[in-house]
Amino acid sequence: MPTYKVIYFPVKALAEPIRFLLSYGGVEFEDERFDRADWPAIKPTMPFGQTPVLEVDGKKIHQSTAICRYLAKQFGLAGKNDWENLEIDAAIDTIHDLRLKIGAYSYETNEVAKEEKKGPLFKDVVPFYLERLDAQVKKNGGYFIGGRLTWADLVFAGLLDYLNFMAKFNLIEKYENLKALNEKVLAEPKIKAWVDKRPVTDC
Ligand SMILES: N[C@@H](CCC(=O)N[C@@H](CS)C(=O)NCC(=O)O)C(=O)O
Repeated sequence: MPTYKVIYFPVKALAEPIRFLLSYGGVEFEDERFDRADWPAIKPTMPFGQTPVLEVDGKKIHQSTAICRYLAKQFGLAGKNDWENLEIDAAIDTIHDLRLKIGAYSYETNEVAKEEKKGPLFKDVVPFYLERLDAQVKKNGGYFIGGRLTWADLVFAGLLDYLNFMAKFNLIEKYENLKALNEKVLAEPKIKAWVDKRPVTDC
């Protein structure tokens, strides 16, 4: 059994889907959360100067989606064929597109520009994405792809707290299918055990 270490800031955000996958897979992993003050010293030691980074048997690898895809293959959460894998990749890229759009608002430091972004984002852009994602889950029997749990579902549920933190409200409140999917993922016994024991953080 390989040894795994997740290296990230002391938050859920982009590392949480990785932690969900490792937990679902039932493998032990070290959850290394560094202090923000230490980041300037740690940054040059990371492959491309960013985290999350996963260490597998001491080998470092970056890019959270690539890491999740790799772990999904190990733990039976990939698609059944190339088409399903394409659909999973497309769903996850879409979730990250939504994340980046919410992030562009949340991380805006100019308060005037931020206020200007707020209306269109929450009136048009976010509903555009969430309506379609919700409809996709409804059409696929309560999951994003193939009528069964895949890593797309874990990525969505793993990122949701971060998305809600940036938006400052529960994005999926009125999206019944996404709500049910999130609850289903969080009720997976090994994910529930992780969520129950993980450090409490805002995002
Ligand atoms: N595409 C990368 C993005 C990684 C990323 O943006 N990491 C941020 C934290 S969420 C980071 O390391 N920021 C600090 C920096 O760039 O110095 C992934 O999905 O892993």
